[in-house]
Amino acid sequence: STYDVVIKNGIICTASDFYPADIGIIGEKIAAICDCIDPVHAGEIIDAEGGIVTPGGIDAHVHVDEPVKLLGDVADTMGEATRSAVAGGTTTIIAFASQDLSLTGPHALSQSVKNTTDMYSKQRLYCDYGLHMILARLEGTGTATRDILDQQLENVYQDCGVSSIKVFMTYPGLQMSDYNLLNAMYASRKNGITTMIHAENGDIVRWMTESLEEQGLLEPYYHGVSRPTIVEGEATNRAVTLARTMDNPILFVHVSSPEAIDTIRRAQTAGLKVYAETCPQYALLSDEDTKCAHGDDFAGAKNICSPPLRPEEVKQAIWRGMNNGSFTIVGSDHCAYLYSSKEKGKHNAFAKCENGRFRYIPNGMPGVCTRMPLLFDAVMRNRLSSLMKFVEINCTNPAKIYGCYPQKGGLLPGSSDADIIVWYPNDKQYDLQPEVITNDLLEHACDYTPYEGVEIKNWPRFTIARGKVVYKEGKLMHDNARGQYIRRKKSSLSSPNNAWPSEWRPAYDKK
Ligand code: DUC
Ligand code: ZN
Ligand code: ZN
Repeated sequence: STYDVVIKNGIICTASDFYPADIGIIGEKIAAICDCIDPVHAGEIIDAEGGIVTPGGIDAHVHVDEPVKLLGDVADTMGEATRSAVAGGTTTIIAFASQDLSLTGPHALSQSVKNTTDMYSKQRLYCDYGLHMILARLEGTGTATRDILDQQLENVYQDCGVSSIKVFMTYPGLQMSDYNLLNAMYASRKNGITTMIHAENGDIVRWMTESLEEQGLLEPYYHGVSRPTIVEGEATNRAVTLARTMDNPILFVHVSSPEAIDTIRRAQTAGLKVYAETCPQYALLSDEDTKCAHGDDFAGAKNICSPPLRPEEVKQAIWRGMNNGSFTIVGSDHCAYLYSSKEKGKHNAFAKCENGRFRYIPNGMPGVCTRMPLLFDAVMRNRLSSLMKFVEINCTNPAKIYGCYPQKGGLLPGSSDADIIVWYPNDKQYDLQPEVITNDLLEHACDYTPYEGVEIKNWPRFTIARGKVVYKEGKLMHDNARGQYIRRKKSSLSSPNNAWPSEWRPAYDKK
């Protein structure tokens, strides 16, 4: 037969189109899309029965276990995170490689990435993954710093296909000075590396945390009190100024603050290359969810993340930002910790929170599985404007901004990997279609979900990754797992403006 697999009777939805058509897959690639493929040409047929067919999700913000444990003992290995991803319609995740601080020299970052991919190559991966580089510390002193970093970034791109870095403006041990943020942006601009920014003013966070502790305000809820929306707003504004100074495109991750959104939108209106990611939890949960519930006086700790969940009224600003384009992408910031179980000898990360002090609660919650279903559901509930918008911000834009389009994030015959989701038909009910979210559904290694019991209008029926069905009506197809590390190219959405606030130019532009 001509095609290994044919998806029939689906309604194809991409970031730009919505139309009924059949898809022919050969090997790992999409080979054809046309209004009718004769079943005689198909090795195997998947009948979508009128359901929506989308590209697989790209979740470009996922934390998993690494050789360098920057975030402590997270619950999921890369294998477990990819398993959870495909169970929720995501077929590419971009996780993080942390710097091994014992390494130095021009290939130090490349070596950190290789150590990470070596670890993951021993795991069964259900979908592909890429890596961003987390910069925890810059090598060298004075002006040497930026030149060493320049070399390291050039090499990590050449050696490993890593085209993005993440820098932090908060967290002890990670917080970068403005001076080093400028160094990072200087070297990123030169190498076409996407600069991802965690924007919170770490000094305000530290000051407030100390003061709240002094006053005995220790419960999970006070984590949010210690870092209100202006803390993110200030850092966002400062980072935009630093980026303007360096003429460097930037991307704010996990944006949750109305002040930050206003700053981002103003910068975009002024023509700056400023992009932003938000996460489903900021649109769907609030600081009320960090209070204690169900007779468990520490349950609010499950919903602690940074930036924190915001007051109820902020949610509408998040939906508005998704709909009006202020947010280019949605990522999950999946960062799961075991709340209570000690299964598989795994460590309960919450045990270390001496007397429930919020300072010690591990930051993060699971979300790699639920991102796609929750946002599909948001279209059904008219919170998100259309299914095309859903695909744009969850699949296509992440692939473009992180340099893996059109291999990922689209359905382009001849170019795109056959990473495809077939959703349940909207007008029928199927025995195997979930009606509410339960932790069992998510296939992650974590022992809770913030969305337990939440009603859901759709769920991926078939997840196809590299041409193979890896998830089918609630069941993982373990033997079809073929995930690999993917090298990425440079971003197709960001390039410098060549506009400067003064006569200063980087030396490398003068050559
Ligand atoms: N925020 C979290 O909540 N978890 C992981 C890291 C981060 O920035
Ligand atoms: Zn972050
Ligand atoms: Zn994160």
